[in-house]
Amino acid sequence: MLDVRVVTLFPEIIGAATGYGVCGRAIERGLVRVGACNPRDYAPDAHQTVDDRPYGGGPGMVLKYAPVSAAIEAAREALPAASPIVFLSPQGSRFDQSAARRLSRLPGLMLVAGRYEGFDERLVEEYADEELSLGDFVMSGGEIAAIAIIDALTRLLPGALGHQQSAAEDSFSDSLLDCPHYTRPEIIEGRRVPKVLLEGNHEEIRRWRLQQALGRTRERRPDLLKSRSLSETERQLLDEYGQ
Ligand code: 9D3
Repeated sequence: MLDVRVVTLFPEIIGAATGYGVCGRAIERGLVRVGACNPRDYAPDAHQTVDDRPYGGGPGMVLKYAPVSAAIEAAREALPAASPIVFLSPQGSRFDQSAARRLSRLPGLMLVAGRYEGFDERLVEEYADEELSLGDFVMSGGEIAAIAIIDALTRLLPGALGHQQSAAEDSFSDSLLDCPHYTRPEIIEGRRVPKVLLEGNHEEIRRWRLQQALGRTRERRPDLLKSRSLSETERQLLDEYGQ
């Protein structure tokens, strides 16, 4: 069981997005629990203030220490002792499949989603075991990052996927782009399904799929190939891919 608590000013977003598909079923099956903790509920003042103007001036608002700190402490009480606190922010290191594998093995995890210009830096200093980002683009807050991370972790929990899918997940597939897929009908607007897929030679199909995966990865994401070694067979398939 993986226990996830999200500290967020918008807890409804988290609940709405995790109730469907693989994630929804995993929650039903008791493989993962997803809860939220709202700093607004812990704001010490009558107006339930969660943000304030930045020292030094400038645009936007900053998340205040006191309400976020109180929400983090409350979330920590509800989690197993060995649950790291992960802040979601554009300053974080990049979340990837190896981070997903690492975090999915934990008993619990706290995700702290920012809003506005970000957190009072002393929250990060006091509480963050790690800071994660989804990549170099601007979102309005950390909630969608939290949902993306929960989805990626949940898929890795034993029993969350069908057996067939989980086997495929463990193979080459995570360091190469996927091959093209086709289903009926055989011809659409004159576009035919590649012949090899219709002939039923499973060894040839496997080689073709691997070749497509290698070729597309070289074309679209050469960075992925740089950190992956190629076998002699793979090098040959890539040479024959052309283009
Ligand atoms: C336009 C505001 N930016 C000024 C340079 C800074 C900024 C502050 C807060 C940019 C984004 C955000 C809110 N983003 C997140 O909380 C966030 C995020 C993201 O924006 N991109 C990728 N991953 C993540 S994880 C959390």
